[in-house]
Amino acid sequence: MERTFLMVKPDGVQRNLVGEIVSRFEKKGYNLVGAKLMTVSKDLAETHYAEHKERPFFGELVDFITSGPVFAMVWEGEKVISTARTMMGATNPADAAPGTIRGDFAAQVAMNVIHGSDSPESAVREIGIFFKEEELNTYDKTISKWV
Ligand code: RTP
Ligand code: MG
Repeated sequence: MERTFLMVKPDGVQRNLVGEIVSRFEKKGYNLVGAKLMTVSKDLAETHYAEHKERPFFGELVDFITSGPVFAMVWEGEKVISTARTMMGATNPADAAPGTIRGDFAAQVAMNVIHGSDSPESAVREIGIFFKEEELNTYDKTISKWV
């Protein structure tokens, strides 16, 4: 079973979108295995976005992601890494389809509401830098017994 790292960015927390975003992944049928509201340090932001350190927007990206609390999450499910990216929509909200999170709630690339791991390697790396093993919960949903 795959796991991915998702994060409601500071704009999403400020705009009260945490519940809406959690709800979409819950309704899809994925299992939430870890979650916390946290403020990202400069060090953590630079590690998380290390692949972009030569890009012109790196400084702004780090300033933005450390500007207020984020809601960090780990979700589990079949093909959750690529499907979560589809549910998020294109990086630039101007290109994101309606029905996706960025398509529905974001208007500019610098404030695009949500982050999601882009590959199995990124997911392992990002889960490891944001969460301790004891913060993650593996469990089965028992709902199928009741419906
Ligand atoms: P993320 O890592 O946040 O999930 O986004 P992503 O994979 O869809 O996009 P990525 O290429 O990894 O870019 C990381 C974040 O950098 C910001 N960005 N700004 N000003 C710009 O041209 C620009 N390009 C990218 C975005 O907020 C993007 O989510
Ligand atoms: Mg990315």
